[in-house]
Order: sequence, then structure tokens, then C-alpha cells
Amino acid sequence: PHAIYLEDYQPPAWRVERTALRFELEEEQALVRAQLSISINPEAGSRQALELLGDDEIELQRLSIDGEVLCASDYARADGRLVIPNVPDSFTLECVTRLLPQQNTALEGLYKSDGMFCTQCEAEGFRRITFFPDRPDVMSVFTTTLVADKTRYPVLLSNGNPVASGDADGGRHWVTWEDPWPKPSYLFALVAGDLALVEDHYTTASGREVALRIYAERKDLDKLDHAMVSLKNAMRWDEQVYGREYDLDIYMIVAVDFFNMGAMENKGLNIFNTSCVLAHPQTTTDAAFQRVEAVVAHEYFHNWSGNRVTCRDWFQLSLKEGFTVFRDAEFSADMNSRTVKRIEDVTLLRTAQFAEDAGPMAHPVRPESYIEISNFYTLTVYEKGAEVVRMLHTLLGPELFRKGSDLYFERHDGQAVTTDDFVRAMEDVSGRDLSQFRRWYSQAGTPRLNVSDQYDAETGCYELHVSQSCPPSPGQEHKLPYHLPLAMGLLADDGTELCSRVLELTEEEQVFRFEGIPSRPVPSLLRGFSAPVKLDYAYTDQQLLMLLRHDTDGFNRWDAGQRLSVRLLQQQTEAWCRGEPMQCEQALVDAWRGLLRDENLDPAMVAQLLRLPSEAQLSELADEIDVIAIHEAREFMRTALARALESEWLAVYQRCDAASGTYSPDAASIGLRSLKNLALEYLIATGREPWLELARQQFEQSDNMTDQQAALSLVVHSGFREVGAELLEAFYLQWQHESLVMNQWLAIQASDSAPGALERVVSLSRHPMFDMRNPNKLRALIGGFCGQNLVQFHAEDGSGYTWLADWILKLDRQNPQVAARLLTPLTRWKRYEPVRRALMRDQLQRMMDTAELSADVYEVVSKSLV
Ligand code: BAL
Ligand code: ZN
Repeated sequence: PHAIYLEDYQPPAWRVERTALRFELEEEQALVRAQLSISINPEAGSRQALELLGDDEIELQRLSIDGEVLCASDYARADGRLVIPNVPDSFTLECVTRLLPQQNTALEGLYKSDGMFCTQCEAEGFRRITFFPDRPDVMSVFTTTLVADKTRYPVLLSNGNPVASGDADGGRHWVTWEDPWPKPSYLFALVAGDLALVEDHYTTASGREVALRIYAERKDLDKLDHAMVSLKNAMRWDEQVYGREYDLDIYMIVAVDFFNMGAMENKGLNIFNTSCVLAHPQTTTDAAFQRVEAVVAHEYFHNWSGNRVTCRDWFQLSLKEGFTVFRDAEFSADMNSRTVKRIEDVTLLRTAQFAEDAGPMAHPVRPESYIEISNFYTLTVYEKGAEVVRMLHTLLGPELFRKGSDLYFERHDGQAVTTDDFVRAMEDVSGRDLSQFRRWYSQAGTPRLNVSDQYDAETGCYELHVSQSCPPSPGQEHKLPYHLPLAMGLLADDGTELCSRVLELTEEEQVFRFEGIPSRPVPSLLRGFSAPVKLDYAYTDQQLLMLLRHDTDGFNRWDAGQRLSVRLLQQQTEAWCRGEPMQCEQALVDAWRGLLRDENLDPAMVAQLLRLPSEAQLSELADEIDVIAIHEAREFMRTALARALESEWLAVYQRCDAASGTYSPDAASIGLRSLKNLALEYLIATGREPWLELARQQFEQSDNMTDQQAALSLVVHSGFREVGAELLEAFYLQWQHESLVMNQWLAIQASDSAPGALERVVSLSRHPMFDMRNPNKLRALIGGFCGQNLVQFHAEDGSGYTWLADWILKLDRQNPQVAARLLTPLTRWKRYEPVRRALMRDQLQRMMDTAELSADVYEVVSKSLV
């Protein structure tokens, strides 16, 4: 496998104005006839032979130009390319290919999910269907005809609007779809199956009537209402907040069970992983309800940020993903609790994106090279990319940002552009020079801010000294300073806010002066997490406790509590390593007691404030990760806080339980359940029997999956092994017919850190509920064990590592994209203490020594071993 570089970008030599596709879908095969209206691109440098991309595995049955059939000597086919040297300036190419969708286990291109045909073309799946300049800057108007058996596949869908249909011989039928908007091939989609639907409609701000259809298997028809409401909310929000309207007569979503990603924004025909669209109170948790809302909105928002304005090349992926994640995060913040949404997003960034930045696959938001683009659908491109857009929003302010986005959409509608074009629109409306800001797109790594301060009581002058740096990352030894917004405030000792500002950093070292400050203030820094950086300031415990009580910025209140918890947990980790007794700070217990007793606080916020940082996050913060020490320290602290505040936890549990009415996935109810289940977690952590009974009661009597699953997982992960096994069995019997619920059942067991975990996951991998062809099952079982069960995955004998490597090698032959993704935990080997480091490396080397790795897995393994 070889690398592709951003600096080698050349405009396409040929354009495809129109693409007409005809799919004959059969039980053993699919025949695809593609007619491409091709002409020379006047913007390309020089005339070149026609080069089309097409996977080596597709069978080429016929190729003609303007009706003249080509013979083998007229073209060359090798390494995924079809080259035709002699073509006129403008012509129609027709090509017939034969595919085997039933055997497509990679789930890219055309494949079968259960009984239905569906596609996934982003990033490079279209070339598995037919020969095409499969790159996003070649945009074409598509017309698609599907022909299939009418009984097996009564529903035939593709992009755009349906324009004709009819019956064909042999019990077959056909439908033709026309998409008037030029689009890149990665946005092409089709679906054929026996599907049920819910239907609604939406009137856009300018009066266009849009039919909204969500399709799923008939058994899931009662799980589509939440997605429909979310879709309508997203359509209204995009009109109100961005002035963007929908542009076709029909918008469709189809739920499929076998899907590599969460969902896909194909023009007018989104295809969704069932886990991101189906929702019902009895089978779906609050977190999953919110995920459905967010992903439905995300894919809808892509209609403008991605489809109408798309990416010039895949290095620009964050152009559409970073912007769209920012848009969906703001939508979710408006629909739910803004502060809680921010806390969740920042937690993900700090835990997983910071770890990515510190690992061998670290890359800038706009990568400079890749071997396999599928490996770059990363937290850096998505989440850090969204943070970069958020910083532009902060620096420009909401009005100018909106003007900038209007200009961007207007200027580039129908074009394939770059992140630079996006920033230029922001520059043009604001008159600001954002050239230094662009370093966020080109430099990898997590910048670090070091802040110290000085106060002169005589003059009332307070100074903040800020220095910034960024550690080296692969291929980038030295980094230049970033331009970033540092939102901050100053608080007096009693919590009064003295000032609040957004400082702009541009230099390696800067001093900011504040006059007329009556006494030494406590700085509240990086409010709302205004930039994706690590911030060091020598807070005292007292200062953190004050911020936790009084900061007017909700996010920083939470962050102060987290900083304190992290500090105390790190101290206990060190104590455990030295063989000394661990302690739980009384000041923390008192602060938590205050929060638990204050009935005026928002329950959702209290739940966030009283959640200890995860083992994964503590690992990310460690210089050298000692998995066991981190686990022991966290367990110690959790138990100590559980026992010291037992009566408070019970009171909170009862208060929240009494306040919860019938199930509703609104923010207030979700907040109540989240605090109630956190209280239950601590009650169970006391190890006392009465609370086991309380959990059992909740498991048996709750009317919703959030409460039932919380009770199940708490008991399974507690010391009450027998009851845990009993509840697992009851849960299985109750929900074995619900595939998504069974994924949770697998994940809860996979993340159980009690001894014998590896034997348990090995046995689950042979259970009928597991299916290695289904990515959701793989993520539940393998992801659950390797990502959520750190103690057992990192067992000192290396057995967890061997198990994962065995799986990767097996999966690589079936689904390289998913195999490469599941490999992530091993790539972090350099962060661990020497014994585990060596064992993890051994497994990477074993994979490297294996012949015929996919490009996906090869890229991750080879870069990890450098
Ligand atoms: N474009 C891939 C799925 C998503 O980010 O929406
Ligand atoms: Zn997206």
C-alpha cells in the first residue's frame, strides 16, 4: 500500500456531467449499466488519458464509447484503475459490471443487510459498483433505475425524486429516480427491500412541501417516531439558525442493521445504522434517544454542509465533518441542556481525541497524507474539527459567523472546496486576518497553555502570564504558536464575578493586565472550553472548591470539580503504587454533600458534577499508564464517597424517583434519571444488600430501558455476582428478539472487570446473539472488552492483547474498515508501563508479519510500530 499526499492534488482531467445507472438486482448477483456523459475539464493542466477507478473484484462485462464496443486492447485495467488512452473530447461511455453484493462482507459499495440491498459509498465505495472518477470534486447529475423482484423488494429507493415506475417481466418491477443536484459519487445511494415506513411532511420556510419518510423493517415500525420529530426539529432549526432550506420534494431515511458507520448523508436518501435511528422507551436508553436526535440532525445538516457544498478532496474531510459536528452540537444544545452537552463533548475530546493526538496516528484536522482514507474518519477530523469551527464562532461572534457561513454557502454552492475556502469566507466578512488561525488545520497535537499570575494589592493590578506550546507529533517536530480564544473571568473569594472576557492568544508568551481589582482574584480560565487545549494553572484545592460552588460559567464549575477529583485520584494512584494507604479528602466529601443536599440545583448538572473521571480519562492524563493502580484508586474513591454520603445518595435517589413521571426523553426527565441512576451506582458501591434489592426492584419494575439497563449494569459490575447472573438471564429472556438491546447485553458483560472476563467474552463470541459480520455486535463485544474493560484487556499475561490481535487478523479478511477501527487500543502501547508495552508491541509486530494485510490495517499497524 502506498500513501497519497495533499500536495499532489491535481484537478480532475475529465468531468462527468450526467450519470445514468440501471441496477438489475438478483439473488446471486447484480448487473449495473452505467452511462456517463464525459467531457474534458478545461481547468485541468494538460490533456490526459481517461482514468476511471474501479475495484479489481468487479467483473467488467462490456465497455463502449458512443456506442462502439471496446476490445481488451483499447484499455488497460490494473490496481483498481481502468485507463482508456484514446477518447474524444466529449463522449458517452457505457459500462456494464457484474457484482456479488451477497458476498460483500466489507459493507462498502453495494451489499446486503439482512434481506435488503443497500449501499455505502463514502469515501471510496462507488468504485466497488462501477468504473468512475470516484473523487469528490467530480460532481454529476444522477438518474438511477432499479429493477428487482416485486415481492421480495417492493420498495426501491435512490437519490432525488421518483419520476417513473412500472412492472417488468418475471414478477419484477422498476423505479427511476432523478436527482437534479450535481453530486459526487460518494453521495450516491440505493436501497431495495421489503420495508415498512412512517410518513410525515414538512413545509419549508419558503413554502416547499417535503414528504418525510423513514423506512425500517416492519418489526421496528414503532421505533421511528423520535427520529421523525428530530428530523422536523432539525429542518426548522437549520432554517432559523443558518437560513438553510431543504431542496428536494422528498427526504428519506432507511434503517439498516449491518453498517460500518453511524449513518450516511446520501443526497435525499440517508442510510442509518439502526442504532442511530430506532428509539422506543422500552428498548432505548436516554443516551441513545439523544444520539438518534443528534445523528438525524447531523445527517440532515450535511445537506448543505457537505452535499450542496462538498469537499475538493478527502484531505478536506473536516470541511464538512467539523462544520457539521459543530452545527449538530449547537442544535442538541438548543434542544437540551447546553452545559451538559458541552460537558459530554469535552469529555469525549479530552478522553479520546487527546489520546489520538498523543498516539502514532496523530494527524492535523486537515491531514497531509493517508494510505487508506477510511482511517481518517477520526475524532480529530470530526470533534477537533468542530472545536476549530467553534473557535471561529467565538472569535468572530455569532452575527459575523452567520454572515461568514451565508457567504460560504452562497459563494460555493454546487462546488467542491477546501477548509481554506471556509476560513476565507470568515475572513471576508470580518475583515480579520486568520492566516495564523489556519495553523489549527495544519498542525497536529494538543496545545498546552501554562498560566501563572501576579497581583499587586497596592495598585489593584492583576496580571495573567500565558505561554503556549505543542508537543511534537509524527512528521511535525516543531509547532508554531496558535491563534486561540481564551474565555475567562475573575472571581473574588466570595464568588463575586469581577470581570469576564475573551482574551486572544497569538504569541508563545503573552501578559494580560487587569486594573482596579480590589483583592487577589481567582481566575476562571478557558470558560466553556473555548479552545481544544490542555490548561495548567496551579489552583489550590480551596480555589477549586470555590469555583465548584460559585463559578457563573456552568462548564467551568464542572471543570473545577473534575480538576479536584483528578488531582485527588492521582494522589491515591501514587499512594497505591507506593503501597501506602489511600485516603478520601474530607473537603471533597463535604463539597459533594453540599451539592447533594441543594435541591435547587439542576439534577442533570449535579449528575455531571458528581461523576468521577473515567479510567480512560485518567489514563490519558498519566505520564505512564498503570492500569491497575488507576482502577484501584478510582474504586477506592468511589466506595469512600459512596459510604461517606450513603444517606444523601438515598435521599437523592428517592427525590429523583418521586419526581420522575411516565417516561419522556426530554432534558429535564433525562436529568432526573441520570442523577437517580448515579445515586444508585454509589448506593451499590457501598456493597450493602438493601441497595442490591433496590436495584433489583428498579430492574424489574421500571417502564423504560434507561432505568432497567442502569440497574442491570450496576449489579453485573458489582460484587453481587449471583444476582448479576440472574438479572442477565432475565434480561436475555425478555429482550432476545431485540438486536440492539442484545448489543447492550453483550457490552455490559464484556465490560465486567471481574476475574474470568476473557473466558466470558470468548464464550459470548460463540453465543447465537453474536454475529461477527455485524459491526454493531463487534463493537459491543470486542469494543466493550478492549475499550471499556481496561483492567481485563490489559491483563498482565497479555492474553487480552493476543485475543484482540487474533480478532483483527480474522476480521481483516472480512471487513477491513472495522478491523482497523477496533485495533485502536493496541496503537497506544507506548503509553503503558514496560511489561504491557512490550506485550502490546509484540502483537502489533505479529500482525505486521502477517502476509496480505488490508491497506486499512496495514496503515494503522505500520504507523504504530514506528
Ligand atoms: N459522512 C459519514 C457519516 C457522517 O459523518 O455523517
Ligand atoms: Zn458527518
